Amino acid sequence: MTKAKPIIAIIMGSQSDWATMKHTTLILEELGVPYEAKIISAHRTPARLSKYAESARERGLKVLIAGAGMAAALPGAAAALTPLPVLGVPMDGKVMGGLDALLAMSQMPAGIPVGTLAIGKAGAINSGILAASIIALNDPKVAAALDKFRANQTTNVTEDPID
Ligand code: RP5
Repeated sequence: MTKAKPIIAIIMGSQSDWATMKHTTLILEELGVPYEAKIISAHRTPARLSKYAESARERGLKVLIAGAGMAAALPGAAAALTPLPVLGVPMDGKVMGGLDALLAMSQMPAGIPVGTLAIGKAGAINSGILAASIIALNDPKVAAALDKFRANQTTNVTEDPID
């Protein structure tokens, strides 16, 4: 069986971001949305970033998810290079618990938006769900998978707390 062509790009500034961004891949797998994951740094590999982001739309990608910590320039720099929607995930576990990255990636100048999610694992998971909901607008299979995910999530919340 041939692997489905990726429609979501997950990029991250460093190998050290992978433990968090792995959660984005897991939720996309659960929802049946094909993705690719790459390490691309705005500061350490700027040429790799411009090549990747500038060609993203023509290669069939629909949404970019960028995880980064510290100065966290990656989502903003990617958004400057592609018209595709860009979602940003600030990394935790670095200085200031990731607050520095959250502020850096959310404070985009008007005209170049980045949809910034929560710090760390919650943001990584939600970036995948949000990307899937964008895809679901034109993809009934992904829409059905999202409906199922949300229904299961609701069912799994017990009304009474368990000891
Ligand atoms: C950012 O700097 C990366 O996204 C990473 O979160 C942070 C630190 O990178 P390493 O020093 O761990 O490679 O560019």
